[in-house]
Order: sequence, then C-alpha cells, then structure tokens
Amino acid sequence: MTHHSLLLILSQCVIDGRHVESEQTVRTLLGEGASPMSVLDDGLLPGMAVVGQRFRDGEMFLPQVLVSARAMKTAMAVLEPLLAASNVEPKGTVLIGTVKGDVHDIGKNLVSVMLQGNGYRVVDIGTQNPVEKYLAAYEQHRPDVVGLSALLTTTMMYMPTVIAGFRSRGIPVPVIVGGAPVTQRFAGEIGADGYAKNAVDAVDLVNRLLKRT
Ligand code: B1M
Repeated sequence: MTHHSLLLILSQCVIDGRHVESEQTVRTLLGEGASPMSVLDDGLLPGMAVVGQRFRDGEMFLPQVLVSARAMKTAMAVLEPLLAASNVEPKGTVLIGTVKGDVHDIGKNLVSVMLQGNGYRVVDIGTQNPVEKYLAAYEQHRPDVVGLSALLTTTMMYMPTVIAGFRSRGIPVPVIVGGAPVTQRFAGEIGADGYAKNAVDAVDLVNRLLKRT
C-alpha cells in the first residue's frame, strides 16, 4: 500500500475513533520510512480537522469526539518520542499548560513535543490550571517562557487573569498564548508577549523571544 493510502486510512481511524488500528497504521507508516512529521501533518491532523467540523455541524457528538481524541492520543504516543528526539543541551525552559476550566490538551501536547524536539526543556502542567498553579510552577522551575493554551471562547477569557498574576508580582517572564479561538489581535489586547497559530509557529516564537535559533 502507498504512503498516501495509509495516511488516508490513518485519518479515517481518527475520525472513526479506532485507536488500535490508528496506532498500528502509524507503526506501519514509520516502518515504511514515512517521516513522523508527515504522519502527523498528512494523517492525524486532517482526521482531527474533520472531527472538529462534524462536531460543529452537529454531525458528531461528544462521545464520538472523545473516542476520536483517544485514537489521536494513542497515535501521538508513538510519534512523541520521535518528534521530541533531540540530543542538544536545552536552549531554555518553557512552562506550558491549558487554562482553568478547559480540558483540551491535544494541541498543547503537540506544542510541547515540538518545543522538545527543537531543544527546549518543557514543564507541562496539564489542563484546567488556575493562575496559582502557573505561579507555583514558575517559582519551582523558573522557566524562560510561559505558554497558555485555551480551546474554548469562554476559557480564553481567563488568559488575562494569568498574565495579570505574573505582572502584578513584577515577574518579567514572557507569556505567550495559543489555541484554536485565540488570535494575534486577542493576544495583543490582553497584553500577551506573543501568539502562535500552531506548534511550528510556537517554536519560532519562542526562538525569537529568547533570540535562539
Ligand atoms: Co471540544 N470543543 N469541547 N472536546 N473539541 C472544540 C474546541 C470546538 C471548537 C468544537 C466545535 O464546536 N467545532 C468547541 C469550542 C467552541 C468554542 O468555544 N468556540 C468545543 C466544545 C464546545 C467542547 C465542549 C464545551 C463540549 C461540551 O461539553 N458540550 C467540551 C468542553 C470541555 C472543557 O474543556 N471544559 C469539549 C470537550 C472535548 C473533548 C473532551 C471531547 C475533546 C478533548 C480531548 C482532549 O483534548 N484531551 C474535544 C475535542 C477533541 C475537540 C476538537 C474536536 C479538536 C481539538 C483538537 O484536539 N484539535 C475541537 C474542534 C477543533 O478545534 N477543530 C473542539 C487538534 C489540535 C492539534 O489542534 O487544539 O487547535 P488545537 O492546537 C493547535 C493550535 O490551536 C495551537 O497549536 C496546536 C497544534 O498545531 N495551539 C497553541 C494550541 N495551544 C497552543 C499554545 C501555544 C501556541 C499554540 O502557546 C502556548
């Protein structure tokens, strides 16, 4: 079978929520020489995009989205070590987490993996983080950049609270934001130090903020 047909099968596995087959298909593709990035970009992400559209249009419901997310995560677990493989000294530390009230973590995890793959140490504090959690993790790990993720138009409104938490304590760490509903304009309005549309742009952004390449 060609890479192209395997990638189409992989997308369909995510859409249908077939996690065992999605993992197997990823392993087959890698075994046949496909790059981890193309498995992600041309197989998993297009599948997840269809899930998002169908969910929005009322053609798919929450339980189905959950099984799709599981299929995506199972496949990502195979790809993550490959995407994150990097032997260099850390270029810096990035603290990342999804904000309070929000359980979405697939995109955040992808940003973490891409940062790791590009030489950063990542402290990932998971989902549903109130400002206190970010502050406590900052004190513990002293990151060079703090990243906030939000996937809901409601939870992104919590981002300014986290930024204010750092600013009101005089902590000068750059805070960057991202997630499907977040825009450059919103980032500017809430006083974030940067916005990235996707995981690849997030790496560029952190490189620029820390003047690393
Ligand atoms: Co939810 N959900 N969901 N969901 N879900 C969305 C976000 C939604 C757009 C679907 C839709 O209606 N079309 C919609 C939000 C509407 C809105 O607010 N505008 C929605 C909704 C409504 C909900 C619930 C409220 C549903 C309900 O209960 N009625 C509920 C909320 C739960 C909560 O958080 N409190 C809910 C629940 C869930 C599941 C649990 C079932 C599951 C999440 C599983 C998980 O993450 N562990 C889920 C999923 C899977 C989705 C969709 C279908 C896919 C999200 C995803 O993983 N995309 C999503 C529709 C969509 O976005 N197409 C949807 C793939 C991922 C790689 O992309 O997360 O965008 P993304 O990340 C990208 C960029 O955004 C960026 O880089 C990433 C990689 O390129 N990025 C950053 C992300 N974070 C970044 C941080 C950065 C920089 C870049 O710097 C720090």
